[in-house]
Amino acid sequence: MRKILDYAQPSLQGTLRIPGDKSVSHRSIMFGSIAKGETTIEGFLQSDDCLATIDCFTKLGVEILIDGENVQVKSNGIDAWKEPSDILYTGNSGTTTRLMLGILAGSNLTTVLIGDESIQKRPMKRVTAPLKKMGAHFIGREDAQFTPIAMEGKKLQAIHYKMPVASAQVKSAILLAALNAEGETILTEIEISRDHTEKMLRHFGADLTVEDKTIYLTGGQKLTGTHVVVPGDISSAAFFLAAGSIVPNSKLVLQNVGLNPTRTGIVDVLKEMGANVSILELDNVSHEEIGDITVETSELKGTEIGGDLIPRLIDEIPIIALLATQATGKTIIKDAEELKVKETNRIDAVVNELKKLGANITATADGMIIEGPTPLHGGDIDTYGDHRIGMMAAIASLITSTAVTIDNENCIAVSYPNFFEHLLSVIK
Ligand code: SPQ
Repeated sequence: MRKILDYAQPSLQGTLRIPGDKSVSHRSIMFGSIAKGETTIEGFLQSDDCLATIDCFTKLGVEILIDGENVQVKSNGIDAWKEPSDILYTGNSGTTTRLMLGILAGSNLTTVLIGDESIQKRPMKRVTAPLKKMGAHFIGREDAQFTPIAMEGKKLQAIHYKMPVASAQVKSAILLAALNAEGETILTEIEISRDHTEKMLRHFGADLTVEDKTIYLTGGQKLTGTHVVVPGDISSAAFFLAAGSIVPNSKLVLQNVGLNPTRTGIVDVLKEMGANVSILELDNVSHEEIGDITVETSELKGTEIGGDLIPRLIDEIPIIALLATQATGKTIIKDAEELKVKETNRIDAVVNELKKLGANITATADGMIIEGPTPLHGGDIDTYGDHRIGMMAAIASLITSTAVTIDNENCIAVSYPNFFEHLLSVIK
């Protein structure tokens, strides 16, 4: 059933506590399951994607107890996992799928991974190819490019690998395999991607060296259970940072936002566009930076986004495109081909759907060009089952002259289950 979004000329006022970071929540369950002992997690994101990760580890025999945002993981380490009698279902989650491939490749188990329709189209060879070089054994369509993928765990060897794409999922899959491999793995990125895995490895007691774009990790290290505090997800906060900037007479305070510098590209872009954003109270939890962010309505100007900024805001590009429709001048987004292999092709999805609302936006081979400012009108938006397209459309509806409808509000639960509750609480 379509959801109708019709908010008559709202302003946004209030304070929101941003829910847990999806990337960190996934990793807290994975690391807690690999580690020996008890791990307690605070601020866990109970979203569909993160619950898929929990489901996989439960099938592997790890004891996981969920009490709202508090989760307890009890494990005797990776060698104590049991061979699952069922397939491991990773839902809509690329992070679960790719990181599980890295973790299970070096286990002593035979497993089969499958995800939903979107996951079945997302490329896995970027992970399975380097893992095969380490000695992993996979069977899957097109030489283990697509799920379902079956794995027979093997003793792995370290690898020296230069990554062809800037991807935290590829980096993390290799690092997690390297943890259980023989020898020192040396991994070089083409651009620095989010570094939650490196930070969490240290948090669970592993020793690794990071020199600019190169990471050195020696295999055979054992992790020990610990306490993890999950910061709020800046990728979720981004929707309210954008809304607070473009909805007239707005002022929002976003609390508990993860401010890991590999994720804060959205704040840099907002400032560059002239937005009124400021960061208050920087703190550190479980090796991750957090803080509160305030945002107020402001006049925006177009900007150019590319190069090493792209991995620092890759998931924020749909909402940045909406911002750009309200900015004066041209916004060019380039070097973002990776958008084509997300939950959907996000270049096509963003361009097609914002055009329906009257935006002046053109797709390019590696991004998009937006001319603004353009008044937007209502329309029927297809989310393509992609949470970030759904939330972009919901924020757009705050400034459209007539109602916006979205075909699938449920997809938003992948990363922000209480998104609409939060949105309604700040509409005045
Ligand atoms: O987990 P999934 O489905 O890949 O989710 C997305 C998202 O929009 O939430 C991407 F579609 O985030 C990825 C992100 O784009 C999460 C992630 C991580 O936790 O390591 C890294 C990024 O992907 P990649 O391919 O650049 O490594």
